[in-house]
Amino acid sequence: MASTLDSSNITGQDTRTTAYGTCHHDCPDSCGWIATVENGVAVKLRGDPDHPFSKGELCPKVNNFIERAYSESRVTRPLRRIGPKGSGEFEQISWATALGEIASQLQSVIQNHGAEAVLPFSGAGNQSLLAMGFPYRLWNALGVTRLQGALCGAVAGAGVAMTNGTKLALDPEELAHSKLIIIWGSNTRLTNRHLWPTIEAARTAGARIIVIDPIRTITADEADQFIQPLPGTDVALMLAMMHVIINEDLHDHKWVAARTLGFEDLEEHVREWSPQRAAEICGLPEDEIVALAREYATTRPAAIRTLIGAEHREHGGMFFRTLACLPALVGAWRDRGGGLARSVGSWTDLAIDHDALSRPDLLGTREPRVLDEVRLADILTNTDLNPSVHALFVWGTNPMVSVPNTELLRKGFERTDLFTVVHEQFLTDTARYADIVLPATTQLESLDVTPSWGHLNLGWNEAAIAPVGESISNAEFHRQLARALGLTEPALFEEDLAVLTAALPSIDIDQLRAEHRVRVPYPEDGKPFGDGVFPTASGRVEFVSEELRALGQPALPTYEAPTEYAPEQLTRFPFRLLTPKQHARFLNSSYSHLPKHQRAEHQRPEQGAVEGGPYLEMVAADATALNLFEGTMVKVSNDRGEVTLRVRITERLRTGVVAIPWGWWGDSHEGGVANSLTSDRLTDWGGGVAYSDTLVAISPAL
Ligand SMILES: Nc1nc2c(c(=O)[nH]1)N[C@H]1C(S)=C(S)[C@@H](COP(=O)(O)OP(=O)(O)OC[C@H]3O[C@@H](n4cnc5c(=O)[nH]c(N)nc54)[C@H](O)[C@@H]3O)O[C@H]1N2
Ligand SMILES: Nc1nc2c(c(=O)[nH]1)N[C@H]1C(S)=C(S)[C@@H](COP(=O)(O)OP(=O)(O)OC[C@H]3O[C@@H](n4cnc5c(=O)[nH]c(N)nc54)[C@H](O)[C@@H]3O)O[C@H]1N2
Ligand code: SF4
Ligand SMILES: [Mo]
Repeated sequence: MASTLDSSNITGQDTRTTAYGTCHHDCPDSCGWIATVENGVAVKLRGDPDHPFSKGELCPKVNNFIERAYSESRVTRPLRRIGPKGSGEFEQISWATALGEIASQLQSVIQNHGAEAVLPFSGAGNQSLLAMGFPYRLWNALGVTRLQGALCGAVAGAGVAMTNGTKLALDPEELAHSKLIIIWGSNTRLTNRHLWPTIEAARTAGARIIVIDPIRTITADEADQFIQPLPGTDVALMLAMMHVIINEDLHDHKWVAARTLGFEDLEEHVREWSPQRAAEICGLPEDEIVALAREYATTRPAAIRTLIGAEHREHGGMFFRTLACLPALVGAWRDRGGGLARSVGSWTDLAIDHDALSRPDLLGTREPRVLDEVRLADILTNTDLNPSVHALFVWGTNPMVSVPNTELLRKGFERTDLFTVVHEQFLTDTARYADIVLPATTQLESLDVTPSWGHLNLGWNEAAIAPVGESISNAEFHRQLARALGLTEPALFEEDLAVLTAALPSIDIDQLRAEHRVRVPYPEDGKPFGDGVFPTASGRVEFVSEELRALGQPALPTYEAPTEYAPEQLTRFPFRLLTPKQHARFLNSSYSHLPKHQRAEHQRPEQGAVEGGPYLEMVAADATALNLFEGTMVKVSNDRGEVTLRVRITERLRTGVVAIPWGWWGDSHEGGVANSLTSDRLTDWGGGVAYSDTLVAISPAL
């Protein structure tokens, strides 16, 4: 139902209402929106001008959200597969039939193979509290296999925590106070667009902006300086910065002595990291490294802004752990606007009782097995796994596009002894492999509270319209499934508002609803660690980490080349492949099937030659060496897969580095998707994945 907070009868039965909501996408900005509804139909969606972060603006994706919600391709009724897995052939069935079949399959899998043969696989497609948390009440009650780690975010947090003892960091809105902002491995103008005005304001107030990225992104285009290391070599760059800072006595002696652990070891360790050595590894001029180190150590306040991109590497944990050493060395934390800004999700988490949401107590004394989320392809195909997974439930994610090593994953999804249920808004590449597809509501159709990882506001989301077709929310699906299974535990049936109230113990729900958002607590002086107290074992920033040593990792920040880059591999597959989010009109794998968004992503007015899907970007020198031109069809391959695409010549990359924009579905490529090629190797710690350590060969398609 639409909110009646601001409703007026226009004529007779015509009604016009507005409902305040929060964008649910897996995006740091969590924008506030206002939906206008006429006669039960959403007719307008605009940014809430009073939202403190998004300030009335949405984005080129969500400006079309109403079209997405009412799209003809929306799944609006339960579907049962009638063709082979992957064929996309389905028939419509009733909810009662769907739930009956799912319940009986689930019961028989549990009876024959045990509850651990059941795997729920969910993502942050809707990152609201009920959407993500409530379903796990049922899975906890059943004691099924659980997943650890994540495709996104787990490594960045775990990396920083090894240095600072916590995932908490600087609120990026504090960058307003900075005089130097180093954006390190984040494409702010694209992925976090509502932060950019804060950065611009800091620049107007005298800040310099440096971007460090292996791709000359649209964010790099607007920076005062752009530094382009070879992909995955940043730790060498950071070590050389430390070398220069210590060598030139630019570190903050007082802060280091009082607030850090292991400086002498670090000093000794970085002695061998001359700028010259790093320059060779990173492919950067030596003087650029020296100048960066000097500027960083001598500008106050100095902030580093990072997000997720650089965690998608075998040594992703080490990237973030080493990055977190830099502000400690120069004492950047002592200044307001100094330090390291990353996801603020852990500040928001302090206000959320996640256990009240997903109720791990329903497990009782059971301790079900835990597997690595990012290894889904292996989990579904590994015949040594005991028990194998025989029932898979997917919601809020599109793994056939987003999980690495897609062709192996496809084999898993094709298994005839696997029963797959996908709860979705669209017939995604993943849904095509489902035995049963269930229609999911969009954020316009469901009540929820949506946290943010880009700012400190927790947003209310009023359901603006009734569910489209027979769609239901994630929470309602899991309530109905619990009922179909004949379960009686009351927690499995609790209503939305009661669950939200329990999940936000320090927040007045009625006030949140009336005011549309609430700001979670953050230190008033803007400094996340006050005078420099860190929740590590030593209470200090740890340049040397015994915790890492115990994990079998180097105790000091250490550069290592990825295993994938072994010399024999580089001979066979000479190009380093990046698969970034380069799309202003896609949100991960969402929108890339909608023609309007596809067309907009193709446009490249300055050259315009490539039409019809994603492309392989490479620099002219690499193309010429292989006798390739703008528009040539090429085969991009390695031992995991092969994809055929057109070449786009770019100046945004370095020689030897190529890129395929990620997010397009299978029918836009020949052979697979970007992830058909990517590595599913686990990160050093944190349970993430090394998508970006992928090597490929390129040849003209015959
Ligand atoms: N328009 C749009 N916005 C989005 C998304 C989207 O799909 N579309 N997705 C959302 C999601 S889920 C996320 S997680 C965030 C991600 O937000 P970001 O982390 O900002 O974005 P990414 O593109 O993942 O990575 C950022 C940059 O990291 C760079 N990078 C990769 N490897 C390295 C490395 O070794 N060193 C350095 N220095 N840089 C490296 C990439 O080239 C890329 O430009 O964006 C969110 N916002
Ligand atoms: N090669 C490569 N792979 C990557 C990345 C990369 O940069 N390169 N990025 C990685 C990152 S950072 C991320 S976060 C992941 C994201 O990967 P995904 O999680 O697959 O991406 P989304 O597009 O956010 O997926 C959301 C899906 O959830 C559905 N959905 C939305 N709302 C709801 C709802 O309320 N209920 C239900 N049931 N469904 C809903 C949408 O229709 C959509 O199909 O991909 C990762 N994969
Ligand atoms: S996708 Fe991101 S930028 Fe766009 S409206 Fe949603 S939260 Fe805002
Ligand atoms: Mo992400």
